[in-house]
Amino acid sequence: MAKWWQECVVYQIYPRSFQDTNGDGIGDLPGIIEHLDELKDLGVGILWLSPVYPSPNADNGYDISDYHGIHPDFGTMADMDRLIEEAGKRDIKIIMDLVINHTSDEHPWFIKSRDKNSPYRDYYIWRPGKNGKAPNNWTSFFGEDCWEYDEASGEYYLHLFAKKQPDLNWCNPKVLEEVKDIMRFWLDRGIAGFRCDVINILYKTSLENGRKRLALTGLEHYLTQEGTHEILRVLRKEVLDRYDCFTVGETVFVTPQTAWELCDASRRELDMLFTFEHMETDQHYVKWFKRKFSAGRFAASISKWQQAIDWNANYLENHDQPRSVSRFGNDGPYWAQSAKLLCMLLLTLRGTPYIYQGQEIGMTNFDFTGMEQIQDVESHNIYRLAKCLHFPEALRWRMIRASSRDNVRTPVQWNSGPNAGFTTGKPWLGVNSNYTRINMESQLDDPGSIRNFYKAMIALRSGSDVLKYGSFVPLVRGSGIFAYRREYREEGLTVLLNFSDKARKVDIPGIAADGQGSLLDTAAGTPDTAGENANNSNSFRCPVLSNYDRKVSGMDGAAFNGILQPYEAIILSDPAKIKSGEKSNE
Ligand code: ISL
Ligand code: CA
Repeated sequence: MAKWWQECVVYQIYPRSFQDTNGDGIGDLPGIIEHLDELKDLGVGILWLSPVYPSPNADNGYDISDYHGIHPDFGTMADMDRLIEEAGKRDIKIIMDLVINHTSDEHPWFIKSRDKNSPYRDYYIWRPGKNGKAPNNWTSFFGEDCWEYDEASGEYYLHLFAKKQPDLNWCNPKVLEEVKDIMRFWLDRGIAGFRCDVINILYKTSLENGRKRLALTGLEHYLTQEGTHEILRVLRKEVLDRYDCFTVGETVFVTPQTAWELCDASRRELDMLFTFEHMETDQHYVKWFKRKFSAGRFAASISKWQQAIDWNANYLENHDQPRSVSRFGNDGPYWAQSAKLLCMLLLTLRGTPYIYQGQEIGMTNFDFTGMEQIQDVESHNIYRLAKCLHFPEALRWRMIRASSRDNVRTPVQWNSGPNAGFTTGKPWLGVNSNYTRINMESQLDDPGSIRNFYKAMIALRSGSDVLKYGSFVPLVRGSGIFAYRREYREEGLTVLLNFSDKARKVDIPGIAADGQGSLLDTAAGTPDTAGENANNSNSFRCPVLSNYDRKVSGMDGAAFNGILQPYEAIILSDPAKIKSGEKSNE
């Protein structure tokens, strides 16, 4: 039987950049409450909040200094309770970010652990150096050393992320007890689950030197170890199973096999995973070395995971990834079409869809012009590292521009007023200058907007058993086309996506009205007209929804002629479905 979290659409909020209500330039919890009606109208059922806990913000909240509190920048615990309650009234559930691989170095546990004799010493991974150097040769996720020397105690501590993010020692059973407590604390307040940050690297099996790699030397000692599986099973059994909640794990470097071991329902560990392979198809090895986007590679990866894992957490954007329309679509002439195409992709895959704030209005990558406009610790570390490696300035800047996490962290563009309606003060990070053209207000009332396309797609999905529960059957990939079917019992839907800026004929037997091949010449470059002169026969498939202004079934039911316009995205019904009655031209 389907679970509620399989039927909902999740919306990720990066609170710092969502909505400021007190003019300090930082988004806050009351700001989220202000927009609940709009989120309800969009059709989302779950909000995932990036961390709102107290934090010195070395990594914007992913460095937690108190797991039981709310950062004053975001408001108070009373605001959080009100958010849970107000969301609940609208049938919206809240999940929180659970960051338990590391804490902040300002967490009281870590402060106490600096003392060698403290019972907290063993909450972290402290080791003496080797021959005056770090205890091993591992390197960090943020392109720096991952050991920091502490003068006072004469030892190093491990940090796989920034040096202000010391890794917890998951070999210590007390750490597990603390985390169980934290989880219960929030679940008891009424939250509905957790997004678990880098959850498959918790347990470090050994601290031996790692095999030298271009990035993340040492990985083999902590990636998806049996110790992590054991921890996940305990958290599941002793905490999560006692609540009506779910978990989505952020898992790095997983294969279909290791992913299955982490999230298959039979394993009783996590409920679903964010995997990365599709997000890595436009890079060489690491994200800083971009390669040209290939729809074929991208689609191949998505197809592979759709078939390998029963229930995926599907996403095209989050607070770490550049904007999808700038990356996989076209943020120039086909901005609206390609943003809607990506929407259709996301909402027609099997699994729970995750939308990142601003994605639903087609927000684009940041238009920054210099490092001083960038805040992200990772970007600054990498820029510095690339400088040490003598990368030319132009190359360094290109790397940051294309891949900096700040591309997606700029304030949400609400309207065309000052600071895009995000704040009356000075925003913590610059507003993208395209806000007068791209903003929520202008899209809310426009039936043809990206935002309302999201709304229509969410509604379509929530009313469709095929889209929610159907299997995924790949049809074709190539020449920019990605086509697949969803099938459930007797029903089926076909999804056709054209990732190219050219009109393309789809060659799938039985898909299009025949005799229309010549349309390729007449229709190319003239959007909106393809389909008009198509065969009206009911035995052909009719678009249920298109991101172009096509007649869809239920109106005059023009059959699909096989030609997709640039960045066109269409869902076709099965002929059988149409014959059986819902709509007929006879
Ligand atoms: O963004 C990345 C690298 O460019 C990813 O490797 C990212 O660091 C990784 O997915 C882990 O991300 C999560 O944990 C980090 C935090 O900075 C990210 O924001 C979070 O999503 C450390 O807590
Ligand atoms: Ca604020």
